[in-house]
Amino acid sequence: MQARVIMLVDLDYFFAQCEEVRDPSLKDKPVVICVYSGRSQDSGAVSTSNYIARKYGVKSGISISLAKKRLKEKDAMFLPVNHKFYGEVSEKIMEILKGYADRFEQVGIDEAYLDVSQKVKENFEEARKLAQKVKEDVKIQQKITCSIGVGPNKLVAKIAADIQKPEGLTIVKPEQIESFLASLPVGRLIGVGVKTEKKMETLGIRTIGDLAKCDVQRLVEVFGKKFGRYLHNASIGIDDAPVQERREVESISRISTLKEDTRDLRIVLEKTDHLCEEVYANLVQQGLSFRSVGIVAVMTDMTIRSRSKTFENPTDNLGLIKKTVKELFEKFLNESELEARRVGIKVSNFAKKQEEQKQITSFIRPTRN
Ligand code: TTP
Ligand code: MG
Repeated sequence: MQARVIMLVDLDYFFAQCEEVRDPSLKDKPVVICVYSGRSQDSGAVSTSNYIARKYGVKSGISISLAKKRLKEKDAMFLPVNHKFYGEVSEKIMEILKGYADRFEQVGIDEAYLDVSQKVKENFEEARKLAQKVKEDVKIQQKITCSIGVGPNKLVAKIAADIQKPEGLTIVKPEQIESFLASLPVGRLIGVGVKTEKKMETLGIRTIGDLAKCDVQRLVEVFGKKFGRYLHNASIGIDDAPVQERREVESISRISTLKEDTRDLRIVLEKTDHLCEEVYANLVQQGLSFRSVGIVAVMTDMTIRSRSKTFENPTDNLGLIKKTVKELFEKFLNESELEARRVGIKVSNFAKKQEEQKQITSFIRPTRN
């Protein structure tokens, strides 16, 4: 395999920094972004905070009431999360980052891997210059700072980016992997949470260096074949996972089991109307128009049947989804001699709606220990 140069870009205190960009007067105060649960005035958790607030121990995951206690009389600003706004900023930054990569993979609202191997001709000094350019460009265009890790694979790049924050730039060349990882706590490895850390401690393993010295067979015995091998490879900085371009969604579908097996159109439509609404909500969220509507039915003999209809022009009309589903099921049930057990609907053949293209309304991130 050819040598790779991988960059991980992680935007600094992202949600809080977005708020600072919008209102620069926040920059010299503690800023706390809150997810209010709504149960009582201060119930809920801290989503993130700026680095001033972090100095007082206010960080992701702690309760809002504890954050308020820690920041009492510190002129702190508590703001509710605004995913739509952060999504818009994120999307603009991701577009900038894409321009610097041979291959690009966004992994969260504020994180992306860039395979820059060809761009820098496999040279880590060139990669340093490129990373500096990336930082400057994002700062100039969107006023947001980020931390970058550069390494020969995703695993090393990710750990490197976490080492120095905010505004960090950490380069780990292939020959530096061992010394770079050796002294770090095992918890820095993806997949090693508090539970695994505790288990490792009983084996006398605290650092990644300790883990690297541990016999792979022993790790397989304790942690199972798959995880044991992963831990062994990770401890010596081996990771072959490619930077993968995310494929666009090709279809959105929902399927559900009927209360009773039936050939009755009315009962089927009661169910599918609801599914249509769910699919429609998803379409709106992603700013997509569709050209095809399909139905699927699992029959009492467990065979799966499907039908679909394609329109000439893209549309985003809920009424049209429901109407087409009705027509397709009507015809299908008339022709079918069996009853249906499960029914589903699917829309596909997407076109992006220009005006909604810049909208991300939700994201999922893995929790970190
Ligand atoms: P992170 O990149 O983990 O955190 P961060 O960008 O706030 O801070 P850092 O400078 O350390 O990178 O997460 C990105 C965003 O995801 C963060 O701004 C808010 C959100 N988030 C949560 O809502 N809950 C969480 O527990 C975490 C970790 C993040
Ligand atoms: Mg971040």
